[in-house]
Amino acid sequence: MTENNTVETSESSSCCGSCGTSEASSDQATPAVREIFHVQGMTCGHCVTAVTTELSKVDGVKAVAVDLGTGQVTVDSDKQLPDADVSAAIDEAGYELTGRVAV
Ligand SMILES: [Cu+2]
Repeated sequence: MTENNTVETSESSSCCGSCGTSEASSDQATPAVREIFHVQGMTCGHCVTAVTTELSKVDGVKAVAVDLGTGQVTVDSDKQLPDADVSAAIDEAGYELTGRVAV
């Protein structure tokens, strides 16, 4: 039998495989920076919402996760956040930034 010489149609068959795909890898990149802050005064879900809302407005912030039990607020952002911005946002929400947890 003739071995089949079909190594795919090496004409410009499908455009999906090889053309212009050099940029498709870094779209959903994970946030570059994750920082954990200590916030004092949060006691309930409303507090969590307030802090989350304010922090989300800070330039560069991608995600905010509050742990009510420990008072730790995890912030994912695409750049390093100035303490002043974080402090101002938490202050705006009505609470106090008491520290930054090393990650
Ligand atoms: Cu509350």
